[in-house]
Amino acid sequence: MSTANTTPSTAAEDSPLLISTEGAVRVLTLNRPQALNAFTTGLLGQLRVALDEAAHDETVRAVLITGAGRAFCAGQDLSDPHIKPEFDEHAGEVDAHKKPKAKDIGNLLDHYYIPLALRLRSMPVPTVCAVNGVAAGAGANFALGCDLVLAGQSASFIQAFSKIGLVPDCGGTWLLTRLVGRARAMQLALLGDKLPAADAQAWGLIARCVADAELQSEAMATAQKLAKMPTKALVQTREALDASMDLEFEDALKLEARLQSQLGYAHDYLEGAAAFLTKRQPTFKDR
Ligand code: T3D
Repeated sequence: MSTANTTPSTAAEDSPLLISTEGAVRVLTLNRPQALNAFTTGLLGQLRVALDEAAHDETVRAVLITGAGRAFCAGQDLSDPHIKPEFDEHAGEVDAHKKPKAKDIGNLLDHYYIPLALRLRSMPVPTVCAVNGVAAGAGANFALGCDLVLAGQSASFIQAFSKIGLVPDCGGTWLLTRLVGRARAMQLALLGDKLPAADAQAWGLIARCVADAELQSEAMATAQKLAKMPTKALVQTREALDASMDLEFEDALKLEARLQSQLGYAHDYLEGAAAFLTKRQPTFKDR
């Protein structure tokens, strides 16, 4: 990714989340490469705050999320003290008589993953994910929650949950069935096998698989393109497409009419139509 005009707003290079801005694009980089950017509660918290800040900053018109190092994100950090069960690490296997003392994983979801997934899905600007390597468990589903997902050819997606006795979370059950249909969602979720990025594109799980060397520049170009577009219309398109899955055809038509009715009074539509009719480039401002 080009670093030209990039303003780092997080000084510490060893912070688990790096934040920078390139033009109107806020770039968030998961930065725990030694653990394949696995989510700790600290990283999850920082990510949510960073998304909140981007949402409230009127100068931000798109968000780009990626990972440092060879992975995008290996999902929940299984060694995080907030969820790691207490067990005898030397025994090698779980002794049925001395069951590990488990912690309530649901609490972690309630306090961290659910607010994060809702925040991501309700961003007032478009979101782009550049999946630069393996995306596993919640890392895969966080990526898939973004509006446009690009992946490098060596990246892959793994619904790792079944391998450790869990169900897909971070929106996985909702996203997978909608993106690839039940049969493929079941295959991914039950077997927990690695799906290479090229197959993910062929399946319709992601928008594009690109050469590794071009991933960051392509993702940035996509985010910059979105940042110049009519933001409100893009965000309401997300809303309408998501809602359509649960609507009757007539109700989808009515939702489109309601959104169009609002957008028709907004600056961006007036500007877009005027620019077209006067054969000039539009300058969109609404957010
Ligand atoms: O409590 C809950 O679990 C609730 C929340 C659930 C949400 C979830 O996301 S559940 C799913 C959690 N994730 C996983 O189960 C994936 C675990 N990781 C892997 O299966 C593999 O690491 C990968 C397939 C992602 C990549 O494999 P590979 O061979 O490229 O790398 P590696 O050698 O396995 O990992 C490299 C290092 O990253 C290694 O550390 P080390 O030995 O070099 O010090 C490994 O332990 C660490 N690492 C990878 N994933 C995690 C992790 N450390 C902590 N947590 C991880 N999830």
